[in-house]
Amino acid sequence: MRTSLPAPALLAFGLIFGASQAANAAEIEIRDAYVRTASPVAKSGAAFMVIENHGTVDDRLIAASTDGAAISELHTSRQTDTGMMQMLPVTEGFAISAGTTRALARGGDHIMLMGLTSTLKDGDIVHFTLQFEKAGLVEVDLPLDMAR
Ligand SMILES: [Cu+2]
Repeated sequence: MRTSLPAPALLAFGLIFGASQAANAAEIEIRDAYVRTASPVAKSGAAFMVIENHGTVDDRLIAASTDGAAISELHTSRQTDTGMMQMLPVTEGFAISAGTTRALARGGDHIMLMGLTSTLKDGDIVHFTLQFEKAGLVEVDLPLDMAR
């Protein structure tokens, strides 16, 4: 069965859809991004980056996936009453308001990697697909950098 729509219908659909999706991937900029592991033989690590929202619509990083690890989760770190650092999954994601920057940095927000699929060394590239609520999927390649 053919499902093609007449051209005017397609055009109308495109306009409506376009209007409701005011953000696009070009408005999200990822910079200063890198991966660290806990140690050269560790099976876990974390990804850090600066996320800049150049758009006019508030956005949110809601998930990150990578072939480099069995599990990747959005986490944040906080200090407990006893001074210990504790990591917590962030189910609501990382909000980045329009025109602002949010840093995922050591001691704070990060993308947690558990079950690394290979032994990484400095300079190795780990590919990530970041999923934003409005901008959609953003592909990034992050180098392993143990010096940062
Ligand atoms: Cu973590």
